[in-house]
Amino acid sequence: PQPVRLTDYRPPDWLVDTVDLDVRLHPQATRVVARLGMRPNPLGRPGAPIVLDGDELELKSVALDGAPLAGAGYAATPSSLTILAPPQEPLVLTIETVLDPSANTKLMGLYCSSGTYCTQCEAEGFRRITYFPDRPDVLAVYTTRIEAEREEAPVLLGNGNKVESGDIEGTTRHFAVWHDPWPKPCYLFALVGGKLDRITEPFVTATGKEVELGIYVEPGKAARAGYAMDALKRSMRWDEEVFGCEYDLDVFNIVAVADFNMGAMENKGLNVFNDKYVLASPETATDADYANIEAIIAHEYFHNWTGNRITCRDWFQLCLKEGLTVFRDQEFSSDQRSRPVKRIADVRLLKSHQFAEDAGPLAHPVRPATYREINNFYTATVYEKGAEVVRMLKTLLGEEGFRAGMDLYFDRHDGQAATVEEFLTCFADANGADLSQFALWYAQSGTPQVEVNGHWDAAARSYRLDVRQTQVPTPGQPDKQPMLIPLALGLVGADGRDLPLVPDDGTNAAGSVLVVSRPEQSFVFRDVEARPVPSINRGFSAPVKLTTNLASEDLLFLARHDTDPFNRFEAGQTLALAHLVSASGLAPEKTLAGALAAGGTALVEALIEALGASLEDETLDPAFIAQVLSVPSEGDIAREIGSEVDPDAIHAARRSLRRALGEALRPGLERAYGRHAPDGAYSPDAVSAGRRALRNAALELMASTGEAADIARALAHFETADNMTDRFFALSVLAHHAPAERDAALDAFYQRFRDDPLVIDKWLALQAQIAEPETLERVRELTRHPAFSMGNPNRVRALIGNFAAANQTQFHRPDGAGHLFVADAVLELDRRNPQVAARLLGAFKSWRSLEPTRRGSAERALRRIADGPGLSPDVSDIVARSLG
Ligand code: HT7
Ligand code: ZN
Repeated sequence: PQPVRLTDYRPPDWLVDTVDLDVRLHPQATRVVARLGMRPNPLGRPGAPIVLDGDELELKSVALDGAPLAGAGYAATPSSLTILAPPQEPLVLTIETVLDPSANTKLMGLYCSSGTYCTQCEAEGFRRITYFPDRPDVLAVYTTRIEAEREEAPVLLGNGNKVESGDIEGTTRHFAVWHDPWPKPCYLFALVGGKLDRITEPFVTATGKEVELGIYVEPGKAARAGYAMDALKRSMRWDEEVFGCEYDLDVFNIVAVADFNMGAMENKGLNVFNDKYVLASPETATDADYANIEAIIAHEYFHNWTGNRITCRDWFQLCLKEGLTVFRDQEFSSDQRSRPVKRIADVRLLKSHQFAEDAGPLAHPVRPATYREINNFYTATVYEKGAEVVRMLKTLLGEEGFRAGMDLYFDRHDGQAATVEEFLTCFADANGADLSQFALWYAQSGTPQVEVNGHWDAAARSYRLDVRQTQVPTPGQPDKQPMLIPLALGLVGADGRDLPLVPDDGTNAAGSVLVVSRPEQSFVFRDVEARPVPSINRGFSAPVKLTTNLASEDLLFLARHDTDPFNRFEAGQTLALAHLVSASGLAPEKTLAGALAAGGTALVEALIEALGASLEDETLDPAFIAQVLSVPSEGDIAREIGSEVDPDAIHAARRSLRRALGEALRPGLERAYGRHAPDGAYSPDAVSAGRRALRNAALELMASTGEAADIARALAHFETADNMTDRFFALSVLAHHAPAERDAALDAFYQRFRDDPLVIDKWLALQAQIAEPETLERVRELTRHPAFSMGNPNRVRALIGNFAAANQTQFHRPDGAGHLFVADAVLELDRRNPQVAARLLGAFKSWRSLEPTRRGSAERALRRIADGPGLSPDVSDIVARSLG
């Protein structure tokens, strides 16, 4: 397909005010009659024909104002319908199409998931249901009549409020009519029909309106929906309290389905979820699952205002709803849990996914300027970096300034399809701020590099920070402009306390935030009696790659004393990363890794000692300590090395650091393990989860020594666990560190949970991650296991996705067999579900940074895909950009 360009935007020629849908559900022949109330757009081209999008559609009939339209009056293909010479006035277009939901393996449009009819319309799925101007700036009021066999689909759900329902006399069928009074783009349309169980709860909004909340799940699973319901109620209250956003319909429904391309979908009043992000019980879900459910329930609910009430003008503006809504869900989770621990987790995710994306061939701006396949732009850059950009706005404008901007945005653009410029203008207007340079964050791709060198002038009693920013070239963007970068700062005194920051005149600082705007800039602070240690980019205030002239002693000091928890964590990670880079055999001079290599084992011992001090510090949150003790990932190390990457060397270095930690910190780890033993029934709350996180981190570090007693402890932990967090963590320790015990434990786990697909996903994922040469054969065999299915995205992601994305040594095997296996899986999957295939292919995104043998094999695998017959636009777009 031809690329779509942001600069080519023009308003639609025809508008749709109302959509009346009549959907008669049938597994192979669903009949859809759409009555579209249309009118020419005064902003469109006068006299334009009506051009509607379609995708694999079978047209039955077309009528204009009730009169059947003869063949000469229109031109139809499966992918478009053109009404050739429509009267230039309001009209009603009636279109009849027939669909086969049971054959819809793409899971876009109307499909059947384990016997349940459901829809997925974002980004361009509505056109697989009926012909329509499938673009987000066409807003209409929808009324949907759904009819089905009562036996087959006793539950019929649509957007908005239910206005009518009943049996169809003399038949075995029934119907329901749903009306959504809020104009919306078609990507927010949804319907569901099936045999589903339900839990309900009432909710009273801030202004006293009653809302009925419902969560629908597969029969027999209602008991597992309670946590999601609780998270929903907390999200609704939080959005009222923090953003002044109140719910606006009589009902809010969530449906959990087993076959789903992504996490969830924010359809108006009818969110559809991957059941992985709804269903939880202590026996089947881990603490991480609970936290994800809470975050995703919140995210989809928050879209009701940021996405639904105010939507996007076009798909280039995707970050307008996604980045902002991720920011909002991050804030929600921070308020519900531990803010520092949440920030650490979010930044870890940002670095591992988004920084990696920004450093490779798939790099693109937060607001892309062009795309071939929009489904490929639901990326870490649009979501996670998009959220960071909103966070920086808040850092720059302050709490009140940010809220004023949001209030103005809701006020000014409610009911509209907006742009990033309009969003930023609200913040500029509400604060009298100039955000023109800040706007570059939306347009320039790549992670900015920021070098900060600090100098204390004893004679002048001043401290100067010299800051240099560099924008690296990325695909299509060889030259870039300097950005506006907010760097939160502390100067830490010898006693561990922050010194007062007294900027010298002319220093551009907003409180404790340095606002960097030029390629090179200095900031000077007065009255600094003794040499402080600067703590830079506190809270990760800007998503940049920071280098400093801090000595390893300074980082050790920050790892023990920084009052900013994020930077206390980050100091330890920076040192650990430098050590791991040097231990992987790459330690260029003048880098921290080089210094560490030169410093020999003493520095590593000092690092371990500093981490040990945190482990013993009972004033610290156990969840925070668990983060402090976790060694940077193989991906982090590979990114830091940057080129000629050897995943085996990285794996070995990381393993030996963990073993060293396990040996050196054993007494403290044993104490932590004992101190955080369960003291009652399982509860998923953040404090209890934090205690489990630390206890399990201790279990793993000790087991990484391979000592028999530690393996025996892990085995006992596995056998006696009364919840999935502990059971699965112990299983994972055994799988990675105890080859002799592994298979029996995996088998016991399988036998216990064989009827629970979501738990079996954990079992598949774990086996795919084992870093040993036999894993590829194991994964191959598992693709033939009855528990596995290429048709279910969760199964594919669990097994093949984890092999490709979370097993660097085996995916990048030097013999190329890992690359070849994934390439063939992508080709097979592409025939069935292009969206999921394209995502899997994303695992090759860092292939150019590999050492030559592996790089060669990755390239051969990519070329094999590129040469595949009949590639989807999704896969051909990713493969072309990856090779480009
Ligand atoms: N807005 C949604 C993104 C989405 C999606 C969801 C399910 C299947 C296909 C999809 N394509 C795009 C989810 C969200 O970000 O909230
Ligand atoms: Zn979203």
